[in-house]
Amino acid sequence: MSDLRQGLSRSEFMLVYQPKLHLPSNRVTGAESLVRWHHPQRGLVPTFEFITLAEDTGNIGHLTRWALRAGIAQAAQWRARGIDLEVSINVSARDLSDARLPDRVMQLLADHKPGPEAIQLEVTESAIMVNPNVAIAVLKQLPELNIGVAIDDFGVGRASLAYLRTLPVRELKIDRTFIHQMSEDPENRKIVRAVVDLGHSLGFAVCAEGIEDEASLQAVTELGCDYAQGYHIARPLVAEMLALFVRQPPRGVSV
Ligand code: G
Ligand code: MN
Repeated sequence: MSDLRQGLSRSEFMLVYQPKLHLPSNRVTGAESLVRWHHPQRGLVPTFEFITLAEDTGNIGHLTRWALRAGIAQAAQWRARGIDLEVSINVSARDLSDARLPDRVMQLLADHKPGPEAIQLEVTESAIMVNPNVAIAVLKQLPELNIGVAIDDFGVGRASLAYLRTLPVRELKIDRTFIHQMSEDPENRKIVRAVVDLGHSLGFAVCAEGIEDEASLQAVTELGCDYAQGYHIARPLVAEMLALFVRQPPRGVSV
């Protein structure tokens, strides 16, 4: 963990960006930022490992603050070059218990001026349920700052539908486990269909995660998902590659 804090100040961390395809227009309109850590001795540290460790040791706030700054700065840089992308940033349970989170984000937006609607925060259902009252109070302030909220890994957490209704949410991201097994398991297809209906009736956009083949892309398009993300569309890319990818409409993807 001391390596992690040092690494943050020594530029060992970087964000990569996985494109999000807007299905009705077949255009990349956003990207989810994902943290990568190149440790000078250990090499690339598996993301899951250092995130879990940072969460367990109370250090996730350092990482989130770094990621917010880096993601907002990048969104501003893209806008300045005429590339309008909504950048999604993942926040975890402890971040949602930090009543100062909205202020911190507001300050970063004031510093970097990425423009309106440039940022979305992704939170999991489970993160909200750790301390729902605080989490909801924090989340409610975000739309006033023009920040969207997406529920990540939807369908595997424990949020009750009663909470879902009260959340200032813009988007549901369907967990990839449902998408993966959609072709083999017709029950998963029914779940995806039901989540799309639920999301749309509550006024949310719906994104399918973990699209790994053309069949899944076709299926989620037919079921009315608004966005799709996954290795079949693109792996997470460094910022420069993402800019190229956005300019050149995705090949091999026909919707
Ligand atoms: O929980 P969340 O959805 O934020 O997780 C993002 C993670 O999912 C990243 O580590 C990313 O590399 C991974 N990922 C992105 N697309 C795919 C995919 O198509 N298949 C699988 N298995 N993982 C993916
Ligand atoms: Mn996510």
